[in-house]
Amino acid sequence: MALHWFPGHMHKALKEIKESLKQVDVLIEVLDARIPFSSENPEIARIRGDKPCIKILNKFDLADPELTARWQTHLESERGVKTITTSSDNPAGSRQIINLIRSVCAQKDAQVKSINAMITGIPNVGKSTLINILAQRTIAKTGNEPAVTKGQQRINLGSGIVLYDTPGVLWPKVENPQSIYRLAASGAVKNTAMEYDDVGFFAADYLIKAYPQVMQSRYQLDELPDTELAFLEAAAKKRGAIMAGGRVNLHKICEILLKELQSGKLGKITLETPEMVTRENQEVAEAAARKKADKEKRKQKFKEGSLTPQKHDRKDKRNEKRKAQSERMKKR
Ligand SMILES: Nc1nc2c(ncn2[C@@H]2O[C@H](COP(=O)(O)OP(=O)(O)O)[C@@H](O)[C@H]2O)c(=O)[nH]1
Ligand SMILES: [Mg+2]
Repeated sequence: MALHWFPGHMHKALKEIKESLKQVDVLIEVLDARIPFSSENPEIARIRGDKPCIKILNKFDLADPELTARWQTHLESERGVKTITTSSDNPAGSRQIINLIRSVCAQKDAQVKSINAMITGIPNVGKSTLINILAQRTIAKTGNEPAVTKGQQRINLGSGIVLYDTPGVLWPKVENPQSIYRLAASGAVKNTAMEYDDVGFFAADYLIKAYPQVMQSRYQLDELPDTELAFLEAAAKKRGAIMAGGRVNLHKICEILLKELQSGKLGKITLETPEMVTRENQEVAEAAARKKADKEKRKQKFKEGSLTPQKHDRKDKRNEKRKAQSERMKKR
């Protein structure tokens, strides 16, 4: 499954973020609470240095609160990182960010006039919505398309805090292949960018394991099947996703499932846990190490010449031919 990002755009955005960071006292990274790992751009952590960072777990209204609490503990184990949950249906709660900014920058607050904060995050995590809540007026356009902001927005939040909107669009950078599916399943990435049914199967597989009761009752199943295919077939029958001729319409039921997941109809659901991600990252690192070792081995073999027996054969044959020819010439 491929994602169609534009690496050049990401490079440019990162360069601009890095440049802006110099004037910033605190970095605010907006994440999707349903996928705190997959909605994070790992490059931000690499360029952040020791600048204080507030990680916002937004869309908390859609996420599993128990897992969100675990994610907060996990994220805060990193030095200089504080977390807070926000959601567009709780503007007063979201404004608590302002207090957190002030406490993170407590030292600076006493000395100088204003605190500069920069807000970053991949498209669709809810940055614009949040900026509007913090500014208490409509400043940023919200919606499903990432709009490229021309020039950097500076928003005075009052009480000595100035908020900078991210320059450019920070695309997700996916290093863990599972993250692509989670970004798609949550709706952070347009489904058209990938195989839609693959995403539906991925979501079904995760959901029947992580939220079995929810799935059984939502799709009114007497028994919960133990494979994603059997689940999708049973759910399709319940929802009338049937084609002419009576076969189940898997595409249709994938569409229903993803729509219900994304709109919160399945309830509060989180698509990854810190433990899962730690395990997966370890696997990704191990696979990368194996690949590197294999490459080294091949290189070594090539150097020793053992990879090219044919070449030796060909050389020997050529020499034999030449010898034979010169023998023939001599005889003439
Ligand atoms: N359920 C829910 N939806 C949200 C929340 N915040 C933003 N959204 C929706 O997510 C979509 C993307 O929001 P937007 O602010 O444009 O994201 P941006 O691309 O990061 O600026 C919009 O449809 C918003 O209405 C939230 O806290 N909860
Ligand atoms: Mg926006």
